[in-house]
Amino acid sequence: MTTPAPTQHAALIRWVEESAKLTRPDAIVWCDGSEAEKKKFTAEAVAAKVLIPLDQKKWPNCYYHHSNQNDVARVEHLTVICTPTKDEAGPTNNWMAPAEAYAKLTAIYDGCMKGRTMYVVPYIMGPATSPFSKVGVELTDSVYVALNMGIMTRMGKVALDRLGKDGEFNKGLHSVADCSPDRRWICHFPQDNTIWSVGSGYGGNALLGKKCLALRIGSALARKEGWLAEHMLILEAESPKGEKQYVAAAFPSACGKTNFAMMIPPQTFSGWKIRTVGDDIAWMRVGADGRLWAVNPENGYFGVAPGTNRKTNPNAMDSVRKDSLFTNVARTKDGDIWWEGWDTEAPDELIDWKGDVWKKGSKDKAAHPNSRFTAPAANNPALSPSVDDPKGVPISALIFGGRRSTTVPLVMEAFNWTHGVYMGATMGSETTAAAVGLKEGVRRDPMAMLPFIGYDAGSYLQHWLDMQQRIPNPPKVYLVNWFRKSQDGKFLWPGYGDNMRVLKWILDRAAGRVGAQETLLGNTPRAGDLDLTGVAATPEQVAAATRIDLGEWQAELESQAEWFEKLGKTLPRPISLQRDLLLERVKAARAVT
Ligand code: GTP
Ligand code: SPV
Ligand code: MN
Repeated sequence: MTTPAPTQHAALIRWVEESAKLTRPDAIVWCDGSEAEKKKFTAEAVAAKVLIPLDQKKWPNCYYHHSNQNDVARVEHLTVICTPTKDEAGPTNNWMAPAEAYAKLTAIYDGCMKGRTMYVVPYIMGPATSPFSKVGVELTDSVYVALNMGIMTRMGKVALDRLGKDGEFNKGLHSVADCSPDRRWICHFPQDNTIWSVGSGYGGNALLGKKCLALRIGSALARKEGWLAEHMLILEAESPKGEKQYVAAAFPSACGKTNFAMMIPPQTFSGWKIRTVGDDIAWMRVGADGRLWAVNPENGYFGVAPGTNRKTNPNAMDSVRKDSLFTNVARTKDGDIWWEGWDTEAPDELIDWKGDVWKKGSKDKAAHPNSRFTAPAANNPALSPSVDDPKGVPISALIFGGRRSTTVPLVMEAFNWTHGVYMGATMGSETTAAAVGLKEGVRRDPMAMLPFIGYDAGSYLQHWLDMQQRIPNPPKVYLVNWFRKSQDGKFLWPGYGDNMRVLKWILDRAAGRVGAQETLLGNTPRAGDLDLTGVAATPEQVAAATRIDLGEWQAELESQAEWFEKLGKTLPRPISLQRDLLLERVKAARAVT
């Protein structure tokens, strides 16, 4: 069943042959991205019990997948940047010498596809005709990965057409192999435009276009070429007057990007429309007009399932209604699904993410906290028509935000670009289920990119500073926090659609329509500037969510010293000076009051 290579690209054909010689699959299938092919792969996956059909009346063309129980999230401790020198990877990345990494993984790849099919998956990250876009080819022995790539990227013939006979492409070799955590590695070779991933079939470890190419390899390329590859959603906001503004926002994994990108404003914001351009990744370049322009390189959503429901995110619920895959959520015997934070209570009995019977009232979670849906962007009722625009969309504001139960107020505006870069560089977030093996508590996550910067983190921050010279008309920069909690552990801010109230202030600021209060730490909304009509929070809760406590901030600024020490000698001095300045101001102010 080996299909002939449908391309004249000699280097591509040669690489596929070499990879097959190493991994020795029984068959090689070149993916064309057609509907017929998707049907065929799906049928094969169902026959092999890789996919379980859901109730096709209720969930047309939707399927369920249980991953291996030891393989449920990204593995940061096994993710490696293989640059020629350790310094190029920097203090925040794992590093291996390229020759050592190639040798180590060659031993694992040796014959690993025996008895299996190798899928050749050509794909484009970005709109098919955009000069921003990049082509990758992923060789994988997982039909589940091939099907996911078909949803998440522009996959198949369209990519081979773009490549032509000699186009440049990222070489991604992926095998689930024996799915052993002891033989699991996600290795990046920026200088070879190559990714080698082995031992995992899950998410960002295995869908190589996403975190591996679009962010790790992408960020290294972006630095060289003078643009930005970021872990950011892109949203379109249309005012009742029909004016469109675009913002990009970086929140760490499982901290609200998909939800913000698909937000439905509160009823009192009648006439406002929020549309999604992207929910996870932004590639941004300076346009001829001196503004920053962004494209979403992806074509689908690999979203966190728990907490998603008709109230919190109706657009996501509509997006998964058909043609979607569900991984590690809970299901019923008759082909329905459920997860924690579903619209209705759990039925009496479920099959949990492990495949075991689960009874209502059980202490165990029925869905894995990092269970996910894969849905085509085209299903999103709020999809922006600009998503396929080859030139992207112009960005008015950049937003950074983490999951912080204390200290960080609902919203602050940076005084200037350098202060904004400092805000992103020192952003912290409490850990989530999106990666395994992380210590609980707050970790610094610069621009939500800690696990995704493909080179030295200090140099990455310098690149952000350098961008100021390239962007004559830069976006304003903001820090937000939807996750501040009260003493009794409850969220102070209702979040989700109500985040529109904060977004509206940001949009108005970016357009120069509203004033602000200058505080020691940044500009904030003045009393009455946030539209709180009908908000489901008491004035006390809003006050607590927006409060700047100088005592908490002194501790916060002091604790940033450890992070700066970790970044080491490439930490740009303007960034550390920002902290010194703020700390001195806060200390002086506390001495007065
Ligand atoms: P990745 O796909 O891992 O990059 O995550 P993401 O940043 O897209 O996060 P997502 O929007 O999927 O949200 C993650 C979790 O946070 C979900 O359980 C959401 O329900 C929850 N969440 C999102 N927005 C808010 C908010 O404004 N307030 C609160 N309290 N929770 C939120
Ligand atoms: C993230 O962890 O930021 C994700 C999910 O978007 S994954 O594709 O697994 O990286
Ligand atoms: Mn993400």
